[in-house]
Amino acid sequence: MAGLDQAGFVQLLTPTGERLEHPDYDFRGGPEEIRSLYRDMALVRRFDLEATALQRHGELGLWAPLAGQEAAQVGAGRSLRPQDYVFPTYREHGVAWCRGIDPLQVLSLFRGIDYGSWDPLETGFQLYTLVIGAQALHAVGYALGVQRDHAIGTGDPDRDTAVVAHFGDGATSQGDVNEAFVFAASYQAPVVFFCQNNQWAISEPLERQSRIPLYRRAEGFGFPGVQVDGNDVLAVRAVTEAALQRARDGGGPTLIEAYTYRMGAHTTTDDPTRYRLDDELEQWRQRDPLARAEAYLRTDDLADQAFFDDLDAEGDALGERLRAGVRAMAEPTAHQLFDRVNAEISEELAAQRDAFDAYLATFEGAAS
Ligand SMILES: Cc1ncc(C[n+]2csc(CCOP(=O)(O)OP(=O)(O)O)c2C)c(N)n1
Ligand SMILES: [Mg+2]
Repeated sequence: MAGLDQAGFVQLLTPTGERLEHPDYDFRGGPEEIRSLYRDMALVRRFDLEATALQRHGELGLWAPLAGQEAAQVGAGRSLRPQDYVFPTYREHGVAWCRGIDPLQVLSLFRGIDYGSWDPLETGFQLYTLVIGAQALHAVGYALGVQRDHAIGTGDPDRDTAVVAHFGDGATSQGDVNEAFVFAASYQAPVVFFCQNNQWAISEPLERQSRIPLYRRAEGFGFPGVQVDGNDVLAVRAVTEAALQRARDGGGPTLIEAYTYRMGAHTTTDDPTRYRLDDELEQWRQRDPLARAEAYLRTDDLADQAFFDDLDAEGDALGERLRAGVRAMAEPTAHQLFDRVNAEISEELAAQRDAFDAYLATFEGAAS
């Protein structure tokens, strides 16, 4: 069964919500910070549920659910500084949330209206990449630029910059990711490779991707690898923060393997009951990232009932806003397609656009 027996990873919060000490990693935030991390996870889960439902209602063409990976993504996303730059896959909705991107800007991509409407430079969050592993090389390229701009190792907390490449367990089998590891190591690039090992690459289990734990691959490339309980938001936060700081200080790359589980389908076109057992899902449910954080907040009296009630209400309001917002999105015109190819349209393309507009105009007034 995929990935249930794991020992030795960095964990600061057990599945039942008990706080642990670790010799190398510590979460230093107080109760307010923990409540705020929980809030992000709860709202991101709601965003994901709404998106899945919207796809089922025919309002989105596709959705890639993140359910189960909230702690990995919020823990990583909340460790970033404004100047850091992230290269996501197609499932990083929780990191997008932490970057202040409106969920509707993510949903418009999955509705097929645009290619992602956020500004990568303004948000420090690149557009989604669907080509498995390609963004790892983009991230290293960007990190080499950061290095040449002397934006590492200055000691200025507002200047020193880290770059994050997100990818999955399956992506570690790709040439691009391995080449990115080689370049990052050779140049000591300020990059954190954040691998969410969710145990599956569509229907391929982890056992078929690697004979050793993924984090141990880093050693062969010449940089440190660390495995963290990806369902423990405190541990992910602590481990990612340390790796990002190492990169900003000029210490070079780190591979983080966030050991987690994809609770839902790969995408809404996938049926996971065809290749995995309900029992496996049930066992991972016992390690739910939200449940353990909630248990900790409640048993240690770090949050009262009003906090959870308010959060439920906030989730309902978010859901309503997303449903209404998606339904109100304007359909793109064929004309816009031409505008979005290049920053400045070439003469040849403009001529094609005008010819196409003229062709479409011949339908005007015709019965639909
Ligand atoms: C280069 C390339 N090969 C194959 C695919 C088809 N594909 C889409 S998702 C996926 C599995 C990715 O698994 P993983 O890296 O574990 O990420 P996860 O979806 O589990 O987050 C594959 C093979 C693709 N998009 N790009
Ligand atoms: Mg995977």
